[in-house]
Amino acid sequence: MTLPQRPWFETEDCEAYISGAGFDPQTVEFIRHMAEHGYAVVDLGDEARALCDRASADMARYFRKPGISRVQDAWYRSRAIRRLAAWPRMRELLRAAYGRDPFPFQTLNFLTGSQQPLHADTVHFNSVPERFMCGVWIALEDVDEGAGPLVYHPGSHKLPVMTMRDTGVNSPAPTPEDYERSFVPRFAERIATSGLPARHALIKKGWAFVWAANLAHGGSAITKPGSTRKSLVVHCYFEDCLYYTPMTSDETVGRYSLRVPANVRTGLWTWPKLDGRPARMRLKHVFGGVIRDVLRLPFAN
Ligand SMILES: O=C(O)CCC(=O)C(=O)O
Repeated sequence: MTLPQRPWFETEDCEAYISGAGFDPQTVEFIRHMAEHGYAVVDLGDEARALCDRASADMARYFRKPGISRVQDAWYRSRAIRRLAAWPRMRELLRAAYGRDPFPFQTLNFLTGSQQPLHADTVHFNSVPERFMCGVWIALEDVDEGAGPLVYHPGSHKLPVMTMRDTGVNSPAPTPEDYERSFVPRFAERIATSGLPARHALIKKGWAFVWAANLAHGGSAITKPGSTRKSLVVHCYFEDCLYYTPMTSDETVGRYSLRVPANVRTGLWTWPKLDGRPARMRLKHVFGGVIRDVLRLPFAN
């Protein structure tokens, strides 16, 4: 079977695809919601809710340290986080919406609202073919309006992908300052002029908010100081793609900073592929993966 070159829900053939596939009603609703709004909300169920509590308990030792509110890749050390990240029903829904098999490659745990500037994940992670990436944001506790909920702009996934280059950064290795100075204000401007309204994801414990790679989202302001917003963000890629870091790539000349992402479900690496053929990787890009998967150390900041 040939794999789609664009996520099914982002194609004009989406309805024809749905009619021919025989999906259950929840799956159809999920795909249609992703198509129209660029996000969907899913109840992961009571078993997942119990895991949310275990995940929060596993995170307590990191968040006890002063100044720590974000931990990357805690799945290396927490079975609960790993199970939530690889939730089987989520895999089914994503496979149906994208037409390729998803795999979680990174987790982020937050204790409080991130207050991250508005962005689309396509500036941080992308694929060839493009847009085979998504975020699965899982509430580990009920989200309160004052706790800096995830903010998003429904429909913004349909806008063109905005790269660092589009915002005037021409360096092959842009710095975090370039991102803050150029990308963040231009992206915010683009979303403001689009007229697409902002919404807050006020979801309950054990629910997941799934965003398409190009959906504009971020962390809203914390208006109730001291409130927590325990969450788990799972970033997913899909089978048989090239995986790369857009910030240090130049797509216009075919220069990609390729990644060898981990597969959280299997614990193995996923070698990037194009049209079924394994990509040739530069040693320095493989090396990062080796270090990461040998040390298996979550990164707290
Ligand atoms: O949880 C948040 O506030 C934002 C997370 C986010 O933007 C991301 O992981 O891409």
